[in-house]
Amino acid sequence: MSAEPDYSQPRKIIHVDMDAFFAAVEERDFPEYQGKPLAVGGSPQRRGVICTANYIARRYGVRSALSSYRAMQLCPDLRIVFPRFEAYQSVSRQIRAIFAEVTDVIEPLSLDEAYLDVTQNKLGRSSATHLAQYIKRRILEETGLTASAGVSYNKFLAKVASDYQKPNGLCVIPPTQAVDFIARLPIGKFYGIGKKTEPRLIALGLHTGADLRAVGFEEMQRLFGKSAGFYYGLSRGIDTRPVETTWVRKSIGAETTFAEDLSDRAEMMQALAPLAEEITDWLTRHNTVGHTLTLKVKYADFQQITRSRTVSEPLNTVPDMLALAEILMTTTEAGARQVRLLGLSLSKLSAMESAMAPKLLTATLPDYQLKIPLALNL
Ligand code: TTP
Ligand code: MG
Repeated sequence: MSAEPDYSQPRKIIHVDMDAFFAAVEERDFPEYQGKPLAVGGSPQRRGVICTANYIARRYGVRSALSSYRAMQLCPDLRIVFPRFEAYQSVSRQIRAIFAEVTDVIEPLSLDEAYLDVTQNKLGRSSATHLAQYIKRRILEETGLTASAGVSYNKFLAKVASDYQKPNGLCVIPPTQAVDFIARLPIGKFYGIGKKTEPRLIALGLHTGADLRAVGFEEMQRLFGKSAGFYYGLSRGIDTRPVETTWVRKSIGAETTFAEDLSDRAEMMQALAPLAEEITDWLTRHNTVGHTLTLKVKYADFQQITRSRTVSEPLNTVPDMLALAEILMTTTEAGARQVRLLGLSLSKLSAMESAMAPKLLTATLPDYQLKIPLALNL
């Protein structure tokens, strides 16, 4: 489920991303690291990798996902410290609380990054630029750390903007500049175009947003399949994806502990029926299906095991789930051993129809949503 954007007016979106996040937290907490090349990651002796590096170390080419061994070769003075996830999580909670001062329409992408839809906001301010300044100032006050913010009228441009003037940047892409900005954008900066797709597009002569825009819709379909409409829109400054506030559930489950331990397989199967019903009720209400069923068995001595099976057909009916549960049950010692608890859970959830692909531009969207809102003040 997603927060349906209010299509009655153009949107104001902010993307916030902390600068050199893990490394900045380490520098804050250990001032002796400041002013020198620093990375957070695993040990070079133990085949560790770099999580991130401060901006000084980046000048030497030290980057996320590089092996720590290679990082030390590039920058022999580099200090690599182990991550302290609790410290990063604590900062993450602080910045999310600051976002919540501004709006409830927040989509966190990771510990240090989020989209905010500030079209309507709690501070009653119309300037998204001022709100972005406010957020950056509050983050610095509360955490002692800098963030970069991007402001625009859709998610794609807001994210590109936050990346544009890092660190401690604030970049606004107003609608009037969007087309030029996108035209110059390297193809690898486009949403969803990663390390695999980028070289493929470059090999076809598509280096920038301008090249992408010049591709006709049919060619787009050959390149991007179902997502052709999405990229056709992006290259023209149009991205209707809403800021998704709802947390997406990864699994749905139910379990029951028996008043007295069970030793009869048939009774156990009967006990699973209401659990399967509870799950299918939820699936129906959320228009969702699952692909992996997990059976949990806790024996009388409290030892607990799980058995899973993934199927290619969607699972969303009680008989199907029970049939699979019965197969799973045969791989346990239930019956031979007494059972005090049984649980079922379904994961690999997906929408009933494939709603996962980025939305195509459709004629059902109001006209102005398919145009750049040129009169918008950010
Ligand atoms: P990023 O926002 O990608 O990077 P960053 O905040 O370190 O630097 P900047 O935004 O200024 O370019 O990731 C946020 C944190 O996530 C980063 O500090 C460490 C962690 N991370 C990893 O552990 N592994 C990775 O491969 C990446 C990309 C990030
Ligand atoms: Mg960051």
